[in-house]
Amino acid sequence: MGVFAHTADIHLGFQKYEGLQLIEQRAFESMLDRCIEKKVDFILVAGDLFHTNIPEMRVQKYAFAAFRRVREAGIPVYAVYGSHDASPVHNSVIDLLEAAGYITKVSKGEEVGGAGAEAAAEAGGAEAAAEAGGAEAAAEAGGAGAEAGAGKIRLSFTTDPATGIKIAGIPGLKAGRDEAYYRMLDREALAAEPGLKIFMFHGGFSEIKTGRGHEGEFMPISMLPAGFDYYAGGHMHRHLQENHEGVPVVYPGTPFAGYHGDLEENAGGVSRGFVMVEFDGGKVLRITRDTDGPPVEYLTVRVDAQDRTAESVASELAEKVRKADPSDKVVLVRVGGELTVGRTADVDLNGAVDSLDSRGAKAVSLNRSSLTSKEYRITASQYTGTRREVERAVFSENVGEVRAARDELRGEKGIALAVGMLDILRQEQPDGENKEDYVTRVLADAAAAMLAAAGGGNGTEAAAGGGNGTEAAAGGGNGTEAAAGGGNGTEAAEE
Ligand SMILES: [Mn+2]
Repeated sequence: MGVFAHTADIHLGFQKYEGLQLIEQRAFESMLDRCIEKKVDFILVAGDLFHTNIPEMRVQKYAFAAFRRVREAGIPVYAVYGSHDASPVHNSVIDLLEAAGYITKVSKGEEVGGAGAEAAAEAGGAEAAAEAGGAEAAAEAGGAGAEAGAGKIRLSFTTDPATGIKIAGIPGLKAGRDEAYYRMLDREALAAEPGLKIFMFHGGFSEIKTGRGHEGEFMPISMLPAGFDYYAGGHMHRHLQENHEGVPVVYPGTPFAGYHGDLEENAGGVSRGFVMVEFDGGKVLRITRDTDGPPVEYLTVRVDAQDRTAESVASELAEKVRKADPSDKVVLVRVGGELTVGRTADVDLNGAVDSLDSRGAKAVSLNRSSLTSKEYRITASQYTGTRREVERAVFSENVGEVRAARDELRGEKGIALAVGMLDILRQEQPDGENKEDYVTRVLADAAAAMLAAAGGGNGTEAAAGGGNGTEAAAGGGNGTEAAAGGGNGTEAAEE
């Protein structure tokens, strides 16, 4: 008898607070350690191993170290891209892990027959074409090929050498692309393949309820190719298990948290982990969950601010924080709703975090964006006139809310700077300028305008301005990527 592990949606690099980053890392490392301890035959990672295709170095370091331990234990790891760590040109850390020999991507396939095959080579761009054998490249063209009505996608199996188990996989695709791609699959070839077979994928099916209410985006489960012995899913962050024609379709769920709502679910008692799958004689025998990750204790400090004054919300928050025992707990501070009187800044969220931190909280997670105020909300001006006049009116009506220490950000000076910044930031990219030069120039202009507003400044300030420019440039890069990738509008709904 043998056993393999199946995990997904690990989202390494998602957490922003140090305490939570540590838990994210430990949950991942301990999962792999348990796989080594239990001498599993191999590990499946069904997408979203990382939260972004190129996570920060801190994350890459511990991920490489952990996968090296797995490699040294002689355990192969098979993976597909998820929706988060995908890169159409194979610029993902997953590809580095593959190049290092720690991971094997099983999303291999080729498009055969008809004009669709050419489209596959075209659509993925030069790099993708070079690797047109990869299902990612074919996936990029999936929609186009399906429309052309020609060609099929023939997935190739990766055979685990020790067990002889065969794995075929499909990466996470952009929302709406899945169905066209699945329709192109050469199903007969998949079904005809002999042996114990696993189909690994990253996506949802409308019949599998997530409890998060976005099932409508998914395709019917009948789109899964038939004839497999196990369907290894990713994308759903909760552990879910269904049967499709008598065969298990399994989502292991996230081992810790990879989505804002996951921590709340953890605090509410949802357990996390991965699954172990026992097999023998060419059959899957038993599926069990492993939820033995490092235990985490949660505490939620919640204040409903809806239709209340900032003063009463602030005092309730302070009282709840004072009475809380945060030691060694992950504390979720959740203050949400719309204040009737007072401003959001009057509710001292940072003070609450500091107090909990100083009294030994393992980590404090704060969601700042759900607190708004009726009274001080930035409103559309009633003023009518030219665009410039309306903009000035909006700034004039709202500048009083700016709680900045620096004089140049307040009052008339603040208004003038804001209007000037708008002009700089909405410059369009001229035809003859490449994106990098354009972004650099706009940021330099913006930094210069801020320095000028600050009265020229000295060397230190200029350096600080340069630093901010760099950060802003990084942000600009993401914006560019998002735009190039057709926007991340779907990401909010995605797991
Ligand atoms: Mn995910």
